[in-house]
Parts: sequence; C-alpha cells; structure tokens
Amino acid sequence: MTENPKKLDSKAVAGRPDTPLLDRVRVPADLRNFSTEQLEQVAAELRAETIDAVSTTGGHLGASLGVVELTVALHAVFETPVDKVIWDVGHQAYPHKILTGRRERIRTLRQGGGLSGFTRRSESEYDPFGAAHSSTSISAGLGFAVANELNGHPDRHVVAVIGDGAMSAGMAYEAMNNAGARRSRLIVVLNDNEMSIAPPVGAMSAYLSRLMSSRSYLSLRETASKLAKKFPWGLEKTAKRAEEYARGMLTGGTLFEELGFYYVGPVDGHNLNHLLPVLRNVRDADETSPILLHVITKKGHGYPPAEASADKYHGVQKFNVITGEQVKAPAGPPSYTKVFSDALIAEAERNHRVVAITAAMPNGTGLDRFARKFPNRCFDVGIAEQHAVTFAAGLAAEGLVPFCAIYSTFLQRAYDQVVHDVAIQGLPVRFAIDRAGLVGADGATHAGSFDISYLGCLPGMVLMAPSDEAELVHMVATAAAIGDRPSAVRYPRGEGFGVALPERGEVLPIGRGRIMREGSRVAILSLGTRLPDALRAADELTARGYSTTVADARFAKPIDTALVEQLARNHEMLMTVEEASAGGFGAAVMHHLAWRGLLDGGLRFRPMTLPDRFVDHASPTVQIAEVGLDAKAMVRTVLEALAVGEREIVRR
Ligand SMILES: Cc1ncc(C[n+]2csc(CCOP(=O)(O)OP(=O)(O)O)c2C)c(N)n1
Repeated sequence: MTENPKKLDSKAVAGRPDTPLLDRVRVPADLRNFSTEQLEQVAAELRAETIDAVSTTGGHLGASLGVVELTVALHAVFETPVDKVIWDVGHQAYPHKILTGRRERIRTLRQGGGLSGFTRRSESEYDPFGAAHSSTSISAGLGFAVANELNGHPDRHVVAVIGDGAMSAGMAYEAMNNAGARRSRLIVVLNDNEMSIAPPVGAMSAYLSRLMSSRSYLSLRETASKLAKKFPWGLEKTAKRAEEYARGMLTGGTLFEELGFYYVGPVDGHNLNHLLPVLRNVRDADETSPILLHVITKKGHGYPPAEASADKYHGVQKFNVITGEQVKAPAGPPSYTKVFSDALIAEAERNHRVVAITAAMPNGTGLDRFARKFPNRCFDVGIAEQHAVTFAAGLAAEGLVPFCAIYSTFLQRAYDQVVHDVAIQGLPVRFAIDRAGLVGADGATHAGSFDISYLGCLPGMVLMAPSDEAELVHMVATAAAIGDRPSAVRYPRGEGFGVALPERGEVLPIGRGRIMREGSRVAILSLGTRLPDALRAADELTARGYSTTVADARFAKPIDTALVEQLARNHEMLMTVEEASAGGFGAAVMHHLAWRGLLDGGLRFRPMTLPDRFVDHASPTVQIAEVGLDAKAMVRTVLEALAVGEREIVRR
C-alpha cells in the first residue's frame, strides 16, 4: 500500500480545489497521452474534486476515494467507451463520472434532476451497465464479452470491477463458474479493501485476507515475469518464467485459478507505477481465459477523516472538508429502523428463541444494536439475501423465531426463496422490510416499491404496514407471535412521526384494520405511513362538505374484508392509499369488492399507488408530491371522482 498518498493541495481544502491537469480532461481519451507522473497528479486532483463535490451533496464517499487511482488507470489504459468498464454496485463511480464528461454536473449528485448516485446507462455511454444492487458485474461483463465474440469484436475489452464485499454474493460465483468454464475474454478486477459497508464477514473474506497476507505485493518485475510466463510475447521471458514457477510452487494455486481464471496479484491499487503496467499487460494478453486481477485498496484513501472513521465514510451527509464533520440533522423522532431494533430487542429479551438475520446491513437494519446485546443470536450472512432467507427458513423449521431484516429492494433478489423455501412450506419466518416505499436520494434502484405486490400474492403470508412508529412496535410483537406461517412488516426509511411509543408491543388481531375517523360520503383506506396525509386530506374534504371516513388498514394481507365491505356499502366513494406499486393492497381490495359485486352499484373506487414508472432520486417530500401521494393529491382525486359523479347524476 502506498504509505503517503499525494497530499491534497491546500486549496483543495480551502474552497474549490485547484485542478489544472484535471481541467484538461474532458473525456478519458485525454488521459491517454499523459505520463505516469501526470496521471498521479490527475489522481490527486480527482480525489480533491470528489471530496469537494461530495461535501456539498453527501453520498458514497469512502468507496469512491478507494478507487481514484484505479479509475484513472482503467480509463488511461483501456479505450473506454468502446472497451467497457463495469462498476459493481456503482456507488464507487463518482471519480469515474468526473472523468467521463459529467464533471460539470457532479455537484448535482443524488439531487432531484441531478446525476444518479450509481452508474446508469441513460446517463452516459461510459456507463455500459447500470447498477446499485451488488454482485452483478461479472455476469453482465461476461454477457458483454460473449456479445463481443458473437458480434465480431474479439479485440474489445470488458473489465468488471467488483468489491470484496460484493464477492460474498451467490451471483458472483455463478458468474465465475460460467466465465471460468467458457474461457471468455473478461477481466475481473477484485477491488479488495477489506470492507463491505460494515467489516466483511464469511469464509471468502477470510480467504482473501489470507491470500493477501501470504503474498507480498507483486513488484513490477514480478508482475512482468508472471504475465510473461502466461503470455510469452515479450517482457522478461525464460528466467522469469522459472522464477514464477517457483513462486507458484510456494504459494499454490488460488481459488480463482481453480475456477478457471488466471489470477494476477495482489497489486497495490493506489500505486500507478504498478497498476498501469499490470493493466497494460492484462489488456494485451492474447489469451482468452478470463483474468482476475486482485487489487488492494483502502476505503476512504487519501482523506484522513474517512480513513479514521469506522465505516470509512461509506455513506456521508454533507460535510466540512477541513474537519470532516458531517452536517447533523436536527435531533428528531427516532427512525423506524431504531424503533424496529428496540422492539426486536424487547421481544428477544422475553423470548430466547428470537434470532435475527441481516445480509451485510447490520447498521442499516438496526441489527448492529441487536448483535451487541445478543451476539450469538444475530447472523450477518454477507451480501447474500437468497441465503439469508433460506437460512432463516431452516431456523424457523427447528422452532426458532427468526426475523430476517432485509430492505424491500434487496429482498427482491430472494424472491424464489421467499416463495419456495418459506411460503410453500408455511414456515414462520418474519421479514422485517425496511426502506419500503420511496427512499429519496438513492433513487429507483433502492426504492421499496414492489414488496406489497410480490408478497401480497403469496398464499398464507401475513403482510403488515405500520402507520406510525408505535404501530411498528405492535407489529413486531404480532410477527413474533405468528408461529404458523410467514409474516412481514414493511416500514419506511427515515424518522417516525414522534408519537409516544408503547411500553410493550401488543399482538394485533390478524387482518383487522381500524377506523381513525368517521364520516359519511368518502372513505379513505390507508395502508402505512401515508395515514397522516389521509387525515389532512379528510380535514380539507370535510371542510368542503365531503364528510370523510379514514381507516388504517394495518394489514395488506389478509385484508380486513368486513371493514372494506362496510366502507364500500356506506360511502359514495372509497379510495385506497399505499406507497407502493399498483398490483398491491388497492388491487386486493378491488378484487374483493368486485367478487362481492360491490363495484357494480355505483361506488366510486380509486386505488392510489405509485405511478407505473420508476421514480428518480429527489428529496422524499418532492418524490411524494411528484407521484401524487400527498394530501393535496388525495383531495384532488376525491374531488375529481365526485365531480364526475355529480355531473353524471345531474345528467341522469
Ligand atoms: C443485493 C445488495 N445487497 C445489499 C446492498 C447494500 N450494499 C451497498 S454497497 C455494500 C457493500 C459493498 O462492499 P464492496 O463490494 O466491498 O464494495 P466497497 O463499498 O467496499 O467498495 C452493500 C452491502 C446492495 N447494494 N445490493
């Protein structure tokens, strides 16, 4: 590892950084005439620019700082965008964005209308593949590589850059298994910084550490000789081959070699004197077997506050560049994540069978706190949602009370496991689904839009959505008590409303909603945290002469059929509201009403859901208004529906 990364220019921390060389880089091709020293300078300026930009926007800083030199080297060596560089997850791509024509917009990162926080095909021809969920890059890269073969472009290169954390997911192995056997021309750069979001876990992580410590960094001479052995068209030939042979004898083959990859490394990912020649050699290999280049980097590299922090500034708020101090949001109500975590700890204190599972997100799910309290009852399985679900199913089958805490968007990856391993077997796995609904700056890839649709259609599933944080406490208790079938609680990102929390969660009657306010003409049946807006809408509607009932559905499945029928029979209009895609709660209510014949008699029914499009990143309030799920939109929907009704009545 380079001990002393180029110090940031003093101007870099006192305002916009001074970036004379970076200013000359409009597109990556501009890098290709620079000397190594100049590229080092570009890297230093790029780091300063990245820090400065993220200090104004917030975002994934640590991962980006760790790949500054790698980014420069890849674009200097490969002919992007004809050659493809595919970033896994895509959260480390800020320096890549700066180098690929998006520098002007870099301070709009993650803001409404601005650049995405991840790679995105529609944003740039230099983003050949969009990402945000992890461990897809080798599969996609292999697809590009095979397409190059079939399309008659055998000379084009494909580089997938994947982190050691992302290497814990099944997809990465499925891809390597396939790539190794196909012998396609694919370069996988393993960006090993010994960090996931939290410290990485599992045997693979331990293996990589052993691999790293058992081998010193390849020197330039060694690398050349190693590649010369494999690709004997130049460099230092016979003598070095013998040296390499001896080296191989000493260290043995790597797992990657067993899988059919040619392993090169480890290489210092912050040293361009090493990275550039190694990448050139790898590029110029006329061999078709896939190559795995093991690069060692440091998350947060070159920015002391990031290097010193426990999470290496994985995700940061806006911050002060000089001190590294992040802007703190004013202390508000606890987040749903924290309320869930406290409620689960309380359940676990009462019931020693309660256990918790996370897929590499201990902090994000609040299970870090659970793990501190019950270290033997909390399992971080790595970025492995599929395994997490089936592992939980096994635990449930033996009578434990597993809470599988996975964000809505990441649970998508484990859908067959939810269906086949949990639901069909009727196993009482409890899914704690954080980040349900829109999520703000992370955008469409992270939105929890589909869980009601994909879980609500499963026979036997109990699906709950709290309307506030106190309800979440009750729902955790309810889930713990459901011992004969799977259940799920979906709750949003961010803070609760500040309501008083119960001492102890109550077990709710399954499939029963509650009336919050009685009216006579309009009924709003809300699921989840749109409820306060529904109540505000009811105020306004009542003031305009449309007496409005508001009910909190609590359950998306089973739906409260008695409540639904009563609302339908006793009101002119029924509107369901949910922060989720169409095909979920509203659809289930409509389905029931249709079969009961309750849609035949003039009831005006309107299911309010997310629109049929992916919702871009923006602030949560802007997003909610934009998709038409705020109080204003509810009022408008009712008035429009009833105005149509009144016109029809007059005409008749
Ligand atoms: C399927 C999936 N699960 C969880 C996440 C959340 N997540 C984002 S980055 C990350 C860690 C990635 O670690 P690594 O691949 O080592 O990259 P680094 O951040 O260290 O560069 C995780 C768990 C995700 N993006 N995708």
